[in-house]
Amino acid sequence: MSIEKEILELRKEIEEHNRNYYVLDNPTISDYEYDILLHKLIRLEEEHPEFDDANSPTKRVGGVALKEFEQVSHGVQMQSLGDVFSKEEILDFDKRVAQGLEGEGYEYVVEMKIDGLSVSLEYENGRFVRGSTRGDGNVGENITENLKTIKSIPLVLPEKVERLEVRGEVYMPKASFEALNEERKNSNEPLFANPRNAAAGSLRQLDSKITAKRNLDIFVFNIQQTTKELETHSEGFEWLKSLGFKVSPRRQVFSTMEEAFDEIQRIGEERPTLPFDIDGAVVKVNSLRQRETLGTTTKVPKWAIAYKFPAERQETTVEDIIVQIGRTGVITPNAVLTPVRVAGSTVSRATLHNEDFIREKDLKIGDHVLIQKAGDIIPEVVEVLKEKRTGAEREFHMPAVCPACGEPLFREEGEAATRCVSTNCPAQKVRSIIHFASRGAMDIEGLGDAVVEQLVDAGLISNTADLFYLEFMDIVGLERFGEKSAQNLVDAIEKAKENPLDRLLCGLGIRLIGAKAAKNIAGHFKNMDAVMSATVEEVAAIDDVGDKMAESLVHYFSEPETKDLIERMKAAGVNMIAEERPSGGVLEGKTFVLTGTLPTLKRSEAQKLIEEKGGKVSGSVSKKTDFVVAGEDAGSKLDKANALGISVITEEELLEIIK
Ligand code: 0OX
Repeated sequence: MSIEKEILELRKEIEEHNRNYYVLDNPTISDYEYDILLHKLIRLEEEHPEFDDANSPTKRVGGVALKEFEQVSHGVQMQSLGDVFSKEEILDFDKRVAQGLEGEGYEYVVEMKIDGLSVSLEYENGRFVRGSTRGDGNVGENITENLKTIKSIPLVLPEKVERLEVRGEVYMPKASFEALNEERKNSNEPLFANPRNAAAGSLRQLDSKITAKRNLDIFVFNIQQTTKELETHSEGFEWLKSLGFKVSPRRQVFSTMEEAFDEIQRIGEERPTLPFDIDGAVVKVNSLRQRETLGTTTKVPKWAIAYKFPAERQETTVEDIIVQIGRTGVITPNAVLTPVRVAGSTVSRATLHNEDFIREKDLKIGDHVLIQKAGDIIPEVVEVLKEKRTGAEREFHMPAVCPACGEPLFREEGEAATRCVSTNCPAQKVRSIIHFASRGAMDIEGLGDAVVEQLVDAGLISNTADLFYLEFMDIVGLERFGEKSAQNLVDAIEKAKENPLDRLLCGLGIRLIGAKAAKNIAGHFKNMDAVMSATVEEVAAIDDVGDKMAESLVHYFSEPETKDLIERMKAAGVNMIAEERPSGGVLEGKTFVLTGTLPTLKRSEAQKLIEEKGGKVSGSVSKKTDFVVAGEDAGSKLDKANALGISVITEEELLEIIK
C-alpha cells in the first residue's frame, strides 16, 4: 500500500472511531488501541508533510495560538428565537402560524433548547472549511480551529455535498463543568458560573490547545443552506445524522400544538436528569416550503418559537443555620442544606442574606424549603414549605457575640447587616488578607484561602502589611511547603509590590470600594498621599463615586491603624503610584456610557478602546456624560441620555471618532 493511501485510510478509520465514541456513544475499540492508531498517523504525517491535510484527525488537538479572531459575515443570517413562557402564548403562536398558512395542514417538530452557544459550521465538497460564532447574527467570529477540537464535529463528510452550512449549539456537559471548576478551585483560578459560561470561555480561547482540553460537545439542529434538495426539517435531521453529525437527541413530529405542548412538558420533566443544561424547548414548523411562506421578522423567524422553562427549583431541608464573617465584619447567615442537585450542581449551602430575610420568610432550622440558583451561581431559599412542619423545627437567633473573636455584634438602625466591629477579629483578618491577595486585587499567585489561614495560624502574619515582611525561611518550614513553593510565594509577593495604586486600594477592602471605584480614585489622585489627605467632597466629585463611597474611603484613612498599615507597606517598598493613563488621546477628558448590545464589540472591548484613547467609561448617564454609545435593545440609559440632551452615537460612529 502506498504511504498516501495508508495515511488516508488511517484518517478514515480514526474518524470512524471518533464518531462511534463521540456521536454514537458506542466505542468499538479500547482507548489504548485508539491511541496506537492516532500515534501511527501522527508519525506518518510527520515523516510525510507532503500529505498534510487541514482536516486530519491529528488537527483536533489544537494548533498555533491566534492574535485575534477574524470576523465572518454569515451567508444566511443566524436568527435568534422568539420566547414564550406560557401555554397561552404558545397557542397564540400556533394561531399565527395557522393564519399565515391560510388553512393548509402543517406539522411541528419539538426539540430541546440546549443552553450553550450557537455556532455555524460550513462544509464545501464534504469538507469542513469554516466555523463561526453567532455574534450579532450577521457577523460572527471565525473559530474554526477551536471547533475542530470538538470530536463530534465531522471534519470530512461521507458524501461530497457541494455546499452545506449547519447550525448547532456548543455546550459543556454538566459533569465536565463540575470537574473543570474543581480543577480551577484547586489552582485558585476564578470559577465559571455555569456550564454555558464555561463553554463560552472555552470557545473564545485564542489558543485552541486550551479549547481542546475543555471537553466541549455540540448538538446540530438546523440546516442553514445546502445544495441538497430537502422538503422537511425532520428529513434534514435524518440526513445530518447519516452524515455523522450529532443531532438534537429528541426531535419528534406532531400534527397539533396540543400534542407538541405535551412533549414540551415531558422535556421539562426530563430536564433535571439530563447530562447537559437546557433552558427550554423549541417548536418549529416542519415543512421547509411552509417556513418560506411564513417568513421572518427582522430578528426572529415566524416559523419557530422557544418555550422557556422557569429556573429549576428543588426541595431540601435546612439542617442548620450558621454564620459567616465577611472581610468587612458583616455576619451572613447561611443555611446548611441536605445536599441536593439543582441546575447542574450539588448544593449544600444557601445564603440567607441577613436576619430580616430569615424573619420575613419565617424560616426555621429543620424546615423543608425550595431552593433555586439566584442569577447564576449562588443558591437561594425561595420558599419555606410550612405545611411540612412537624413541630420539631427550631427558631434561629443571630448570635450576640462574634463566633470568631467573642466581641459583641452590632446592627445599626436602618441597616440590614449585623457586624463584628472588632479590629482584632481573626476571622476578619484571614478574610481581608485573602481578599487582598485575590485576582481582582493584588493578584498574588499561590496565596489562596488555605495558605493565608496557615500563615495566620502559624503567627507569621496578622495583617496585609505583614505579607511584605515574610521571608523564605519563615515559609519553607511550613507544612506542605517545599523550597520551590516557598520561593514561588516570596517571588509572587515581591512582584505584587509593583502593582499600580488601584489594585492596592481595591485590596485594602475598604467598604463600598471595589475594583472600579479604586481605579477611578487612583486615576484621579495619582498617588497614595493624595488619596489619604482627600476630603469627602473631593472624593465624591469623581465620576461614578458616590457620597457613601467617599465617606467610607475618608473614614478608612482617618483610622490610625490604616496609617500604620500604609506606612509599613511603604517601608517595604510597595508601590503607591497610579498607573499612567494614556494622555493626549483623542478622547482625553471625554466620558462615555455604553448601553445595549453593540453590533461587533463586546462591552469590555469597547471600554478598552475608549480608555486606550484617553477616554473614560462610566456606568451611568449624568450631566457629566459626553457620549452614550447605544446598541441594540438599549434601555433606560438611552432614555436618560435623550432626556438630558447628551449625544447618542453608534458603535460605527465611535470607531470613526477613534480612527
Ligand atoms: C437550541 C436551538 C437554538 C434555527 C433557526 C432559528 C432558530 N438552543 O437548542 N436554535 C434553534 O433554531 C434556530 N434550535 C434549537 N434547538
